[in-house]
Amino acid sequence: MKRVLTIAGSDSSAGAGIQADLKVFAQLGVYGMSAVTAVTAQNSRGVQKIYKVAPKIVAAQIDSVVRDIGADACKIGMLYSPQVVDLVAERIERRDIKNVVVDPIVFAKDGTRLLSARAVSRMINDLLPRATLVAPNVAEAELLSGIKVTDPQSAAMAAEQISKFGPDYVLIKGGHLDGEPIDVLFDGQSAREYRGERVAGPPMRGTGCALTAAIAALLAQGHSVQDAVAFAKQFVASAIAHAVKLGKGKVSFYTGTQGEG
Ligand code: PXL
Repeated sequence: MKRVLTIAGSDSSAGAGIQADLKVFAQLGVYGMSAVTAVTAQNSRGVQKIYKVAPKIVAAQIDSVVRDIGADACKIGMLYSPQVVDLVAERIERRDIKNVVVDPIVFAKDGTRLLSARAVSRMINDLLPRATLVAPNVAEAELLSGIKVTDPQSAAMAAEQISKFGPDYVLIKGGHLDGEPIDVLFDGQSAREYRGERVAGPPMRGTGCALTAAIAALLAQGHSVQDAVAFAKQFVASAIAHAVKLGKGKVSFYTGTQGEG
């Protein structure tokens, strides 16, 4: 069985973060493991509290699982502090982890900052050079590239700029663009567009986490980046179609088999 590690924050409501990643891994048939970087108290309405995990404990979690079980791929989500960005980059290198998918999470859905300003430059300098794929949304792509992203053309320019920081591939998620939600994948040479249908419905959370977790699982299983992105998009579209509204705020995607209501 293929093994996939998520290095990310805990979301008590399990709509995003490590809990969401682990659900996706299970659904896609890979063995999921986690290294928790921060504990958030949150629900469908927003983030109430954030507690940082000490960098040495984040490092210890990575070492424990990678030295014993190993990892065929790794998804990196909320890192929060510059120290954790540095140490994750160092461990990826030292443990020679392959198929590294970075979700450069800067803000939660409710606007809470999940990556400090100083951590952004560390991410650019230390982590992105070691990434197989980095998958920013529009706001994150603008922050990383300095280019305003309004359509697939400007997304391709931003992706090319971000690719100069060293990741093999850049995927800009177009879900927040006006009109058709087109994702742009840049492979270092050229850009390719992935079209998707916008699913009507109330505001959602966790879909970015689900997409990058699914891509990591598919890379672990030996798919090419292009195929992993295409399949992960279909997987997330289905998870959105089965979304559940359980709290009073945003709805969460659902990947399991439907219960009896
Ligand atoms: O969806 C971004 C995200 C990722 N990881 C954690 C989060 C959130 C959003 O709230 O809490 C832990």
